[in-house]
Amino acid sequence: MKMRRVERLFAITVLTVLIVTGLPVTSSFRFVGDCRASAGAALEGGDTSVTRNATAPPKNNAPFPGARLLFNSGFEPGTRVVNMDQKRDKIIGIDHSVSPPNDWDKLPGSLIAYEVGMSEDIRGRIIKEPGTDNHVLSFYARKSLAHKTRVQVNVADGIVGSEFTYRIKMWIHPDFNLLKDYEEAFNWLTIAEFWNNEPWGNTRYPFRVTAGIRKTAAGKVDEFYFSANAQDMEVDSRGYPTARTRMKKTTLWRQTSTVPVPIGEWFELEYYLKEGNEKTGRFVLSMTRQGGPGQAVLDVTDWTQHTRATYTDGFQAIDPLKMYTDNRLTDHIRDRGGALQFYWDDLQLFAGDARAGLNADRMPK
Ligand SMILES: [Ca+2]
Ligand SMILES: [Ca+2]
Repeated sequence: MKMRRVERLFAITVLTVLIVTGLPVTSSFRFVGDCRASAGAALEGGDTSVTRNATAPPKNNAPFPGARLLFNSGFEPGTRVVNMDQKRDKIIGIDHSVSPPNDWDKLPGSLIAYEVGMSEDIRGRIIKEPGTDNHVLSFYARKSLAHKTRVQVNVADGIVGSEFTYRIKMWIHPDFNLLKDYEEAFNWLTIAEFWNNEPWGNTRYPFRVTAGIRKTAAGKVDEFYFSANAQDMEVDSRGYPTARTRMKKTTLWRQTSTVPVPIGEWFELEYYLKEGNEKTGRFVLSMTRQGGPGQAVLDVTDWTQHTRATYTDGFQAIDPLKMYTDNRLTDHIRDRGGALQFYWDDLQLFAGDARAGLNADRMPK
């Protein structure tokens, strides 16, 4: 009896010290989160001590040992976009065109977020792909209500863990070609963003990996190229962001692919990210065009977490589908009669390494 009281006092003391010192309480119990994130068997409620090398094969991932399907959807009937508030819509419903997990209501986040708000000129909607019965998620922007253009799908709560893979089909409207005579080069046209961790909320060590499209030269160009970069946000001595807006960022790496971005045709992108330092962090992007083999776009071994992080707890918030840019690009397209438009389809999100993009047998239908 006496011992139990002592143990209880000890536990309370430890927790109090953690809270008072601002140490992340969750990181003290990190092994729980890591197992959830990295081992499929643990996700299914098995022994929480299993590691990545667990022998029990997880469900839903027969072709990808060690990975687990977290969610998939082709935006087919049963799914729809509802309004949350002026700044956010939400994707809801079950996509019966695919097997579970296919319920948007169970995917943490699943918001469509805008810079300050949506309108007829800037919106994310599930629509019928013109001329077909196929449904897609459409991002459309002619004019932003804010100083920048943003439409994005959020996936939250760190469900992807410290290593994840996803595939998404993408179609870029031919109006995008109007940017070929944009007068300047541009680096900022984000198509996906991965926060490890996010600077909003009360999270330490803010850091992000960004994937985007670049125009690499001023004046007229023939092609755009995929690119990616990673940035540390400035933090104080305890690792907290020094500012939530106008954050001082340090770019740790930036790579631009030699693979041009297809315009006006469907292609599939496959992203793989692994949390780590300059030797263990990975960002891999591959692409499959219709009827073509898988193609390496970018393969980076470098920082995918804050350089000063004293603990790792996975990617907390990701925007796997994103259209985020300078209004000058949106204006340039609109002023020439067009709109910035992406279609998305067939999202498959996995915890773990589920890369198949370079397998020529696996092409988009
Ligand atoms: Ca579809
Ligand atoms: Ca993290």
